[in-house]
Amino acid sequence: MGKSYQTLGEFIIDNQGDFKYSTGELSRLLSSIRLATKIVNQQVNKNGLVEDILGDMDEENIQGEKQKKLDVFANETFIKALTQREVVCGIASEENEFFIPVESKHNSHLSKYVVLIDPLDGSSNADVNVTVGTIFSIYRRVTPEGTPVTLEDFLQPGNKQVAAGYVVYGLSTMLVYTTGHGVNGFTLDPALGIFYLSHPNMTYPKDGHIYSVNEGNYVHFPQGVKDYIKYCQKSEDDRPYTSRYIGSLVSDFHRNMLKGGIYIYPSGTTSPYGKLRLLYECNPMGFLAEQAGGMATDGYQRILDIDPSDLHQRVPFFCGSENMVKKAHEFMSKYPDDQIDYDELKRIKLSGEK
Ligand code: P6P
Repeated sequence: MGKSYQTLGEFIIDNQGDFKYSTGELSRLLSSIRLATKIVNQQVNKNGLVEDILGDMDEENIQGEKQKKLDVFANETFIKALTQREVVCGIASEENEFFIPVESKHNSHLSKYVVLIDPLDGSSNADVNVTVGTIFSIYRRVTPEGTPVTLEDFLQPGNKQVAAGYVVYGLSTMLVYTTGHGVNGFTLDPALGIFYLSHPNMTYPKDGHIYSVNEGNYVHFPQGVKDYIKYCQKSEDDRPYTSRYIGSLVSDFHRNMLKGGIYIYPSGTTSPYGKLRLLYECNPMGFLAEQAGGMATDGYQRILDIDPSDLHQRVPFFCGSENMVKKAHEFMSKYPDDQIDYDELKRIKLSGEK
């Protein structure tokens, strides 16, 4: 009889006591995400075969990106799983311009949680059979329970997250999450449809030799990023670096957490705040990174301390092994004018200025 692994369901129940508000609601929420993950996984694995899932739709999502049918399927699947079980009072998704309030069908009290999700991150990779992922972030609502959820419930800094995780639909499908008590990874046994604890207490190595950045944008990078990339490329025997960039945040993050490395999506002249979304990409991945002993910043300040001003706000993202992020900061700190003033951004947003 081989080693018996704890299932995700057992792990959620066994550890729900970790959570001081534990009424089982967060456990049911995580179980809904587990269910949706299995359904999406099934379609991702058939992506090349199922005509009605493959390829572009003639619609665009609110990011102005052509929606891949798998994007839409994944978005609908997670929204349905979270809504039907009434485990949340609201959902925000990369695929939807506005947040989705969840009404209680039975006038029972509405859940106290909101979820923000990137249902299929890296979806442009789906049609070329490259790994994609799902990212989720969970908060307690800040407005009174039983009242309709508001934007304020979603625009919380990342340091208020109660849980966060990602799914990587790779050679195997893994769900990795934290509730603030470390990071644990579960691998799906597709024959049984059960996630087993395969990577307990995942930790980011303090150092690494992998840097992940789209160097095709090099000419648009801030000087500090250019200087850091040149530092990585300078061949000093004791420090050979390698560049690895999959074009899927979840995959690059996952590999760097296992081997040590840094992922950078910086600001650029074509995208002044970078490409990644604060609320449903950088905050959840930043929470996971810190819980695994890594670091997540915008090149200058902790990601989780940024006060959000917009549901789909973009921020520069530096994430991974602590000593590598700190080294990148040494170069960025020489250019203080490149630092973003989020308070000013919020003031402009609130004043309605363009
Ligand atoms: P680029 C996917 O669209 C994503 O949000 C991340 O998963 C990925 O790391 C990045 O964008 C890729 O962007 O501009 O390098 O193609």
